Amino acid sequence: MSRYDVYGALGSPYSLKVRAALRAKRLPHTWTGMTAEDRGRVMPNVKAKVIPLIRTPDGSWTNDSTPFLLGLEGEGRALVPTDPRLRFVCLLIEDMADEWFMKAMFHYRWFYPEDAKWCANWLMFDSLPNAGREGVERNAEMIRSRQISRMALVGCTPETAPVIEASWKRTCKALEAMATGPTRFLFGDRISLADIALYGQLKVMSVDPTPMAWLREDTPYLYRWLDLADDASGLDGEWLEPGAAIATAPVKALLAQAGDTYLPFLQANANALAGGQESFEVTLEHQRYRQSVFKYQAKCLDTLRAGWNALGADDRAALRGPIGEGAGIL
Ligand SMILES: N[C@@H](CCC(=O)N[C@@H](CS)C(=O)NCC(=O)O)C(=O)O
Repeated sequence: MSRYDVYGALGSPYSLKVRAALRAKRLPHTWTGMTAEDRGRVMPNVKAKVIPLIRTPDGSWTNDSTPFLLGLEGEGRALVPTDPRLRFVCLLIEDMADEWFMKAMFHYRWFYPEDAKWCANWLMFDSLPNAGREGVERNAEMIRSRQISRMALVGCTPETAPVIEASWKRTCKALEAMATGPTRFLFGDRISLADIALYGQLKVMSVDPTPMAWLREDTPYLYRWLDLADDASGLDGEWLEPGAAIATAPVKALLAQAGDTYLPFLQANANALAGGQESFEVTLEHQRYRQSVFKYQAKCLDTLRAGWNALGADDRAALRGPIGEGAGIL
């Protein structure tokens, strides 16, 4: 049977991203929220031990959401516009959601004690559904301390908390303008990979206590929009003309943020890696940001640069204004 089997977790942004993408594409699939036992069984099928895992119709296994979904563009409904300019914008915003926005998810989840306790119990309940309350909460302590110990590695420290929160709130305000604007999604009435990547991070944050409260109070229609993006399988609609799609206030705001925050972040990481450094510092949103270097994020910049260089001169010129000085990094 031509079916994709997704093994993930309800508290995992990339798992929800892949599930929402398969729904929006209208491809037959199953969803398994993995228990500890499932994990032991399926994890040996992949190299990098991250979720979600996907078993494809030919029986092979894979687990990196972006290459997986891009490889699937020809199947079901496409999620990436074919127009080169809009395609680049879609992939840039998707990348920013996956690699930068995720820091807010990780920060809020493990920085605030109430959130850390809530989330650890949530994740452990999904992992050990029959352990009973005491069993769940005892084991939750392990995952809580493991995740907290990883915070500094991904740049989530007390020092970087203000820049991470400010940047996240800025994105949410832009998305609130989309949710209350004339089209349902970023590029029109059709969902795209950019919407879905943002949705994945935000959907889990809409459950975690601190961001949930902020979203409901400050961006209430974005909060409601998350259920629209969760299952767009029955929604018809089209993307706007590329010129119109990149001229809307929400898209312009996200492109400006990519230019002044995400691309400088990627560049600082890549420069530090090239210079053999173990960590880097960069000024973002007028504040200092610091984290360890990541090879994966250097590859992200290479991919974006390749996409930018493949654009025609007209497309690049049209995007330089909205991206601002950060376009020079590309
Ligand atoms: N680049 C990967 C990232 C996947 C990822 O980081 N998944 C997280 C959960 S959301 C994970 O598995 N972390 C390790 C762990 O939880 O043990 C993707 O896009 O799928």
